[in-house]
Amino acid sequence: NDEQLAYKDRIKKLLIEKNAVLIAHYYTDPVIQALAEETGGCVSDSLEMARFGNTHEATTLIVAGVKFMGETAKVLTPEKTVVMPSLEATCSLDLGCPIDEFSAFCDQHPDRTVVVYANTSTAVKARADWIVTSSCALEIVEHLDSLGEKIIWGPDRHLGNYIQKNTGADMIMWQGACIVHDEFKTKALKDMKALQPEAAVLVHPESPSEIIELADAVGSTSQLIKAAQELPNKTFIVATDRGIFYKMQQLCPDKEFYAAPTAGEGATCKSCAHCPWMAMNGLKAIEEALLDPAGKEVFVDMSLRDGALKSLDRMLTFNQ
Ligand code: CIZ
Ligand code: SF4
Repeated sequence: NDEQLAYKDRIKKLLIEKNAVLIAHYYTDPVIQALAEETGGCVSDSLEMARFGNTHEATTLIVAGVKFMGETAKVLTPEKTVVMPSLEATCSLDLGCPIDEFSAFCDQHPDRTVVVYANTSTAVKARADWIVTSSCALEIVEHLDSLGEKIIWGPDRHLGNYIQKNTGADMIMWQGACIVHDEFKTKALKDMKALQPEAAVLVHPESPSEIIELADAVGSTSQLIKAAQELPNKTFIVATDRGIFYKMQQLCPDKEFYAAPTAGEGATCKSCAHCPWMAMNGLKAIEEALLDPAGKEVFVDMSLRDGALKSLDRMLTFNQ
């Protein structure tokens, strides 16, 4: 609509004026993803967002995602100004893994290698030996297992269980969960599959194991997008944040995508297949971040930076 167009025009000018680039996650609003594409920014998962911000020449990064993504960008490129549309955009995995408790847990198992998901604070990353995202977690844990290492995994227990099952690695888990993926409902998904037997089910491994068992493809956001392109099916039931439909529909215009059910009959759902924190990345917030970056700038504790960088670098250089 006209209001959106006016916002987009102003933001495009500001991005150039401020030598800034917009980096958006697949779970943000379609309008934001389109804007990132139109302005030479990127739309991707957290691993590729980190790589893109690290190598792009802009001096200001506008990170449209959640807090850990902004912090990761700042750890990788402290010389850049890193701004987020909302500093309130957090993640239930990050919130559920406070550094003091996590560190005490790690201290109880000093013989184990600490592998944490990227959805964590800089302090937790600094405490870890390795960072992984869902795109590279399986390979990295396989690699560590082949070296005979025993693992502490945090914070997402569903992703941890999935990786444990697939690698056979010796893992103990922090008991975190994503409020979006944790809501997918098994019985309702079975019913939906029965009504659409020709549909393929795509599942992000932050979902409960009973949902993963119903999947035709399991993987990170980028892996699910690839599966949507490669599988011959014309319809898909998708168990991840519905922000991903923007990219799936763009790449597969003749296919149909349906959100996996999030609540059984009569139940209510607070975060129906859409992350409330990702939803904070609106056009107005982006314009404000460009006009007045001071209030929305991301800083990380520089005493934690080296530790977090070491474990992030391991991920970014793994298999390269
Ligand atoms: O659920 C998330 O926040 C995901 C999938 C992040 C990522 O790795 O892109
Ligand atoms: Fe965190 Fe889940 Fe939101 Fe991703 S979708 S940012 S894991 S709460």
